[in-house]
Amino acid sequence: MALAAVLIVGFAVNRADETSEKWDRRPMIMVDGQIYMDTGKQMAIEIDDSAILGTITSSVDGTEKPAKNGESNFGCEGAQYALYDGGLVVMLQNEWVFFEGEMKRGDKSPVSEIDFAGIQAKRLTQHLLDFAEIPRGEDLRAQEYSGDWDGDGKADRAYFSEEPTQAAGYNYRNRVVAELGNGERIIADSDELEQMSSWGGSFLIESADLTGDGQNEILLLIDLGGQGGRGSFGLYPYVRMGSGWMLMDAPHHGFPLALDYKDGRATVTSGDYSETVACDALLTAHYAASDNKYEREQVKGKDYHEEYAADSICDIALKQESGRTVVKVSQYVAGITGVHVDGLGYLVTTLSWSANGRYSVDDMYFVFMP
Ligand SMILES: [Ca+2]
Repeated sequence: MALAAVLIVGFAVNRADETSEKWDRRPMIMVDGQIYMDTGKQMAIEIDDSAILGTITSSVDGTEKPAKNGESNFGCEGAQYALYDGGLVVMLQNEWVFFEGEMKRGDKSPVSEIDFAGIQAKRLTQHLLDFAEIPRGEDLRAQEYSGDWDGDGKADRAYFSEEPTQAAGYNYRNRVVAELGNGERIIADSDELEQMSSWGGSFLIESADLTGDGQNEILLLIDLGGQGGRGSFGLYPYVRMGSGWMLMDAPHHGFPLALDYKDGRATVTSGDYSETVACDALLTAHYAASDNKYEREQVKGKDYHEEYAADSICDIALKQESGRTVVKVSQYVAGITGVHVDGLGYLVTTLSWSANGRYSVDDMYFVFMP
């Protein structure tokens, strides 16, 4: 430890001698609780006055990190900034200079405890807002609904039903049926969709124009009968084709998420998305609050790897973003004790659909549940 400290000090002194005109730290600025770092890239863009978020109002020494909104570690008080392309642009010497967010998709570098807590607190607030309205909570999922999902002013209804089946080992195959007021029907059949007869019975139904053609698509979120966590649901969006309805492209069960726990940090990975999502202090608080026998001490000092840490989808939320409707899907992530009840948080993925009915992943992030 002593050796490491000496090396770091020696490095800092040498660097300062050689480049006395430069910052000891990368130039950065804090905006809305997040740190944005200088990339040096000048952007040939126009930013409308109405998009200006604010100006640098204070600064700390170049050896420090900003700790307040509007604070930099490179002076330049009065310089304007605006959000741009997932980061920030700052007006420096009459040029917009791009600053990137400290945590980016695919960025596996460790983050400080304070920054991590700030980002997670913001995400948790947003998560609770996003999922407050739709769905209406686990207990309010039902076997029957009425509404006007295609938006033609005629009453529609949707219900869960069991139908006799000849399939070996099962007496019933389960269906969710949406009967639209114009005579059209959507039938989601457990045998056809999941090769099984045992659906849980409850479901959610929502509608929105996902593809941007002015017509509603209809989304079914059907209980797959999973135990534990927040339950296990499959997402089945349907699109009208002529006078029939067709199942659309979708990640029906969400996305696999790997969880690695090492040295007090939990890293979640799904495809090209990866984040180191938890530090020791937050995990300690999490296990202190969990009030069960699977306490922090049981995982302390242990390494843990789970290739499939996320359940299937448990919630959906419809959101308006940039004039179109996107769907946020939430997946329960079991914690590092390896016991299912020990929820660490949620993987939230934002999905959008193109005019040809293909889905894409707009965003993916982890929400830590304290
Ligand atoms: Ca209708």
